[in-house]
Amino acid sequence: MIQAIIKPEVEFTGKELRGAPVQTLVRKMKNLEGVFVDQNAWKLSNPEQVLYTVESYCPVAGGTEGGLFFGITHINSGDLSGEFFMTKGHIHEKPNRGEYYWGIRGDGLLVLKPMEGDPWVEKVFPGSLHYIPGYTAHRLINTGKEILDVGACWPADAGHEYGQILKDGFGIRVFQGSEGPRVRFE
Ligand code: PAN
Ligand code: ZN
Repeated sequence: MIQAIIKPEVEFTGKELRGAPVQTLVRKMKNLEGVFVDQNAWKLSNPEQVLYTVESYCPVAGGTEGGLFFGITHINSGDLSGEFFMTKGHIHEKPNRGEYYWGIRGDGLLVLKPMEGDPWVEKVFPGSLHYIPGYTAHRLINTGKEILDVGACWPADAGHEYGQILKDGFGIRVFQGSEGPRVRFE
């Protein structure tokens, strides 16, 4: 007998991913060397503090042309010397590969920095949808008091390249201000 209807191996509850193939990556303070402007404060911080986790579902091998990966990033609320918690940020190893992000919970910002050209910032909130074009580095920042959950879908052959943007910077940093987030251009 042909079994025509099968249960998918992963469930997206609306907030998180569940199922055997889901992988979870934990990024702690010690993994974010060079990310925050105050490197002295970073050295004195608790290296085991978790800043964000990434749940991902990669149904095909990395590098598969035409395949898609799906992930949810959960960024804790907090700051280091006033600079909000954020992701490391990267550009895709195959730089022409784009990506979708969408806001699920919390308040944040998405910083986008094209290889050639000036950076810009998009507001992230539940329901916000963000198209990240190719050749554009991207970083999420949690500017709220609660956790920031953001969904993502990207090509399986995109890859992640962290070194260049870490060296060059995004040109924008976001700090806790007296009247909300303060964006500083560098
Ligand atoms: C996302 C990011 C995730 C974590 O899945 O990888 O938000 O950010 P970093 O990789 O910069 O630490 C994505 O953009 N994938 O392509
Ligand atoms: Zn990406």
